[in-house]
Amino acid sequence: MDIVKTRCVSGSFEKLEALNNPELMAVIENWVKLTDPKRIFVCSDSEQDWEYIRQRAISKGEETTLSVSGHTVHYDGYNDQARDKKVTKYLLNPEQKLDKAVNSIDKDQGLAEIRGMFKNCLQDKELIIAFFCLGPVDSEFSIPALQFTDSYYVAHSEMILYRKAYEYFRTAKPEQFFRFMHSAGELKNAVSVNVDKRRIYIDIDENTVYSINTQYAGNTVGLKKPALRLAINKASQEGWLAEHMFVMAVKGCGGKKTYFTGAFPSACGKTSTAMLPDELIVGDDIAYLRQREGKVFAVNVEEGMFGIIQDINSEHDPLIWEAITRPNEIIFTNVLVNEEGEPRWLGDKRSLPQKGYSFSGPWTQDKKDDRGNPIPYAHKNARYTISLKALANCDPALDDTQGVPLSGIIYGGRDSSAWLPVCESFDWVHGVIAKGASCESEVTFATLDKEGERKLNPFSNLDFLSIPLGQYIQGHLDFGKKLKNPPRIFAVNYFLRDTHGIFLNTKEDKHVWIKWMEQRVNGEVDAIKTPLGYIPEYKDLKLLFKDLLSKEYSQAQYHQQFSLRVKDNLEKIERIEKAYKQMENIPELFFTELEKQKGLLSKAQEKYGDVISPLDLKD
Ligand code: SPV
Ligand code: MN
Repeated sequence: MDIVKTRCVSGSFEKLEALNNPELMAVIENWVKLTDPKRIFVCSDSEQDWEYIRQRAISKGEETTLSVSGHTVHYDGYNDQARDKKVTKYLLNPEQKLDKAVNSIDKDQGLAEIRGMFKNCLQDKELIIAFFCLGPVDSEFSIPALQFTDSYYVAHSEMILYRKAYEYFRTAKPEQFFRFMHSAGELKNAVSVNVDKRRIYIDIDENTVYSINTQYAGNTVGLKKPALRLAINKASQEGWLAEHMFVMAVKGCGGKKTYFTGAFPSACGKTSTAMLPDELIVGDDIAYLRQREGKVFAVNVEEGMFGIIQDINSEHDPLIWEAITRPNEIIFTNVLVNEEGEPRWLGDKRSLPQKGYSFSGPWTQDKKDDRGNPIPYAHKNARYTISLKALANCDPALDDTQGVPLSGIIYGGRDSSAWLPVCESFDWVHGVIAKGASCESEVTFATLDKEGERKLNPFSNLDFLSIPLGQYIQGHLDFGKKLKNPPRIFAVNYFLRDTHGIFLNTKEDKHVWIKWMEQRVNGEVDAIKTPLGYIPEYKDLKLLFKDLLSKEYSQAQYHQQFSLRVKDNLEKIERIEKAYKQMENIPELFFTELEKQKGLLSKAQEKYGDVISPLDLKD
């Protein structure tokens, strides 16, 4: 312990001792010996400790203050602007197997490599040790987590995004906790320089993730995607679900609140759904789902948002706009800052900046990259980090230790031609297989219909799967078996187009689909049974369009949006079956359910043709 004690700044060692947790002390000692930090600062939950982190983020240049009080900007390196899947690898023993598509490395080899990179890497730096909790503190959902980092920006982000848990560690003395070890590596102008040597290595058996030579939050903020990877494995062993999902309350008649979760790939409408006007947000990225007495309850793992800022403007996103423009604790990342110290981002609907400072350094309109391509004034993955409690529409249930009772689960993707704008599955198994496991999303917006442009992204959780996909699907099927009245499973498609490539819906229309789902789960509207599932009746949508959006919704629009494109759907299922046939240990039920789905579609095709009007199916 001497090495830890001698490196701790005044008061920090006492904070560790007060935790009275030998397992934790052993982990810390091991990491300290490896990295040899110049100093150690231990964060309790006190405001004073966190103010120190905020101040150091600024004095070390990792963040810069902006003109509005509480706002700062942080830059990741020019080539460090997103999650790096290629260097994100699972450390596997020879007997452990994951799907072929998942990156892995032999554990001994990977550990030797990553430990070699961490060796003595903190000799000139201060090590921050901080304690957080995934999910509300002191609930059956809680997973305590230890973060070890040399980045004040990472620590600061976590203090906005997660529940602080030094006191929880002190009182509960958990023996099991997730461990995250991060170093930004060598810095120049407060930015990681060895990005080409960045690594994110995941040790499932030790519940540990190592991350080095990177700053982008998706790679470094341990409690975000690194923790989701660990949680998926833990959930599979313990019989619950760890999902890439928002959680929201939809208001219904009499002011009742009905809870939904929704899984969408990045940039497919997840946050904007959770932030729909007049509804309440619980979370926008990661949820844990557990069952109690045959019912499902969900929590937001986080208590803040790391939101995409591109296209946020006062017209379309008044709630976010209000929250990120007034004085508030916010970290902007990879935006342009103008001479007035104001942040600017792509699609903010303000006049284009002439110059400023951005993720590429000093920026002017004529700035070009090595290949002569213009460099935009802000990165398209630029973001804002904010506490959910700063939002006017934050649901007070955010901190409910029981979780919120879940009535519906929504799966969405970017699909120009097959899935309907909204469709309810027949039952849990149909929903898990024909909706969740069958999510595809288009890589680009540009062209239509060709195979290869769509990527399978089951449950929008593919990037984070730490167990084989077959085992993950089986986990969902088993979860459903114990439920008395399972949440209904819906599929939505905000990106359906006509044959000329024109989108059939506007951004606002998703509010109608959400309200229809709310009415469905509460038994307030009937639906039309189609081979794909239940769809809305025209009369109900007409009312909703009028009430919510003051829009006249015509029969012709309904007909166009809800006509079942049988051929496209059959082709989609073929693609999905083909992809799954190449994987090992997919549950037999998966294939029989898809066969059933194909059978229903083919039968309808024989009777009605390639495109079926919803009016034909209405009895
Ligand atoms: C996502 O890409 O799904 C995000 C941002 O939520 S990241 O932190 O990069 O994962
Ligand atoms: Mn996400």
